[in-house]
Amino acid sequence: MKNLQNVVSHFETKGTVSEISPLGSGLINDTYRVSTIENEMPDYVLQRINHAIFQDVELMQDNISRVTSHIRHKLEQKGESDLDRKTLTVIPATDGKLYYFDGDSYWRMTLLIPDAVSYEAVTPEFSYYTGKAFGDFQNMLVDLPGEPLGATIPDFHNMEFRLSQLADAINADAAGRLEKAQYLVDELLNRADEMCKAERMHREGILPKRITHCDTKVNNMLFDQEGNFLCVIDLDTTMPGYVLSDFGDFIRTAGNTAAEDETDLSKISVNMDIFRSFAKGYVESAKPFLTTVEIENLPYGAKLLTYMQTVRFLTDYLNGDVYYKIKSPEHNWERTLAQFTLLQSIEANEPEMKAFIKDLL
Ligand code: GN1
Ligand code: MG
Repeated sequence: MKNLQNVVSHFETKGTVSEISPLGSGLINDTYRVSTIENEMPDYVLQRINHAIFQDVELMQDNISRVTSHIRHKLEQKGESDLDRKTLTVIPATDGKLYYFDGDSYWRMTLLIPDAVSYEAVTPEFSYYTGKAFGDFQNMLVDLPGEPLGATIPDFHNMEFRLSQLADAINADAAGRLEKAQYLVDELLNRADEMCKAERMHREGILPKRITHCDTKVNNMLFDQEGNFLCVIDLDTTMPGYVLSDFGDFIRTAGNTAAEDETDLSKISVNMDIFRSFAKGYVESAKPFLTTVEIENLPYGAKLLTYMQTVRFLTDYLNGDVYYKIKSPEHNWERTLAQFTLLQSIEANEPEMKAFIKDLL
């Protein structure tokens, strides 16, 4: 706490710190809530950035600052109130930078959004509003001025790249786990060609890159106490990408009837009510800028992101758990199996998903 308090002192905060405690369930950064004694002073969110993963902190913070300022501006134009709860506010360090480097770790801070909640699961009604909000989020960023955003993690959602990482992990078999995982490796490689379709469509010029969030897990969204959508958080990976990513990651998480790491595989399937509500909301608000190709491929996006996450968890398992935080030795294997089960359920429901999307068009 003393050390953390020292870190806090390097940011432009107001009030007296009363408590610093762990917050959230992210798999990458370490997150803390910084509470202040005075009622009229805000609380803050402090994060130690995982620098091994986010190597260009300057670029990342610059992206976040540009995105949040632009959204704030858009909300102001629309006459919205309560802006501090509808977009993240970056708190600069005392030297004016958007982060603080203590010689070892990189830290950053935002305002804590008061009276906000996040969920690991949502109802279909929530999903509809969340879909609308996501379409709005992307829509507001369509005219972000200046240079295109930089890629905070190059090739982050590039399936060809993720498969090359899996191939490297298979070749190295660093943790000696390949034998056990071989049947699943085969299952995944059988689907590899189909799953690289998005990259091919991009090269052919029919699938554009837009500004996407690239981590639209349901727990990266904040709602007020009445269940109204407030804003999207965790903007680390906001960068150029396919809209399929954001659509797909929401279905992968919110549309899963079980947790991301559920070990009872019989509990896992895709909830089609969530799919339909989210798709309806999303297409309603994103229609002004989406192309027909993008809309038609939304079910493919759900499949792609679930497949990609299966590949990523399996790659980390084969590499000996070097990327994701784990809570038990086989955690990445359990996550892999759970994601693969979800993938199979999405595959089974794909015709129905396609028919629904066709009707929306
Ligand atoms: C990571 O840290 P968190 O939980 O928001 C990951 C996502 C994965 C997700 C899997 C930078 O997000 O890409 O989809 O775990 N973020 C990064 O749950 O790799
Ligand atoms: Mg997160």
